[in-house]
Amino acid sequence: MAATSYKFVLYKAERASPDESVARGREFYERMNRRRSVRDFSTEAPPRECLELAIKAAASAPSGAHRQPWRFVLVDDPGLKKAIREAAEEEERENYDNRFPPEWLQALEPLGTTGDKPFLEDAPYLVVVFKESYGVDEASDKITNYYVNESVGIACGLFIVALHTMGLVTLTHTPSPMGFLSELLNRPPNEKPYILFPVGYPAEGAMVPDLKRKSFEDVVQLNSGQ
Ligand code: IYR
Repeated sequence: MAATSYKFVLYKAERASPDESVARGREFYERMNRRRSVRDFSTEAPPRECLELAIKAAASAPSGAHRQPWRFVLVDDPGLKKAIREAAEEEERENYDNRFPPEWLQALEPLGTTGDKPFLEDAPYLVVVFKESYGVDEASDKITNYYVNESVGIACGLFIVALHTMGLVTLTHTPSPMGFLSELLNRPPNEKPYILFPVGYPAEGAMVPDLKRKSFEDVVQLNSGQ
């Protein structure tokens, strides 16, 4: 059955002068380049509205066939955060002790990560992003979603940008396997956990590794590179 098409409306462009475009781009790049993943969180809670705004910004992402295949679960209940921490640590300790191959452990060593995840309780908020692998209509029939990983990945990127713009910090955390999140958060089988973001302010004296980003030349190629 063919779906009815959208009504089309004129797009209101946000064009700026060339100079203004470059100035805005430079300012944005410089701000984004100061963003860091933080693992040590203060227990101080930012306004809840910041979290709501970041989720709204994330949900403005483009998505395949505009299916918007995402769900953001905002957790601030201490008991639930504790349960998530305990389940994540159980999985992650197993990863570090038994499951990760030596090569992976070696790649993580410079970051100093371990199976302990105190940030899951210290951070005032956890936002667990679920991807909707397929939709379900009123008749309980499956609806295909398109480019789910790309769509949800872009939404998560916007979420990170929004938090950073508001002066908050997060960590792109992917405990593995993540099935425990579906159970603890009561999400249906068509949704799969995607990324878990602890959100808040850095702890007093929080440290980050002094890592360097690849240079522009190392990440870009002009045309066919010939
Ligand atoms: N998910 C594990 C392992 C881990 C993986 C990557 I890639 C990191 O950058 C850091 C950790 C954990 O959270 O410990």
